[in-house]
Amino acid sequence: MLDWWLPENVSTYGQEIDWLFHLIYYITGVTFVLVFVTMLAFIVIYRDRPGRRARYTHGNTTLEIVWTVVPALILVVLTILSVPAWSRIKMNMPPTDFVVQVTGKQFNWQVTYPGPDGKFGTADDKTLVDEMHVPVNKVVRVNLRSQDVIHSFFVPQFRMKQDAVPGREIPQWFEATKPGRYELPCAELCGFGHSGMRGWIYVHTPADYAKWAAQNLTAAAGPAVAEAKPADTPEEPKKAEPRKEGKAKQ
Ligand SMILES: [Cu+2]
Repeated sequence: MLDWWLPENVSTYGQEIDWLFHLIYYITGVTFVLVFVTMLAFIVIYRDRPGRRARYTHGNTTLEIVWTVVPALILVVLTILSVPAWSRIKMNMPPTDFVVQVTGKQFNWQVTYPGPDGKFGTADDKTLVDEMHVPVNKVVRVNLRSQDVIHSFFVPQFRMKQDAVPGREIPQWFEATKPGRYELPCAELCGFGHSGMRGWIYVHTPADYAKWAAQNLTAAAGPAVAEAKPADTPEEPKKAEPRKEGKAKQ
């Protein structure tokens, strides 16, 4: 019912996330309406009228227990209902077709492919800036890192979001079901250039991906440039300076 509102889902696990989202949305929506209707009704029913005296009340223990226990139960049930999605998406890594390393830094996503030898950290690695290319219908593992502060790898159409934390490599995965170009914004306020920190994920058909890889990932393609494009640098780098000095003193 809310499909017009959410971005298109092109992820194999998007349905599970959307289902929980809708469930929580409707529970909070119904609660909101009930609370406001009751409040408005009470405002009218108990308004000041000539001859009516205010009454001191001690409250109602039964009511208080009910409105504490019911929300608590709802939270417990929501937790139980979200366990299968959480365990499938976050705790288990399905057999991976494909691995890329993504490093967040102020203010870019660096996307590294292992190159023809299939190993990271070797001379033939290829690093792209703010651009990731993957084939459709393949399980892609993203080993997520950060070079400086906390960033958040967010792909709304994949229903995927994960913080990149300095000092950790966090494996995540997705399987895109439709070719296209999808936005990859940083969803963590990470500094002055945060709003400009975004990349694009290109999901290709197998043939298109093979073509792209042949042109860009083979030894013949030459080393990819890992430097940030000028357009991606924040507009006010000077203003950021005093902050950095302050941080260095810590
Ligand atoms: Cu960021």
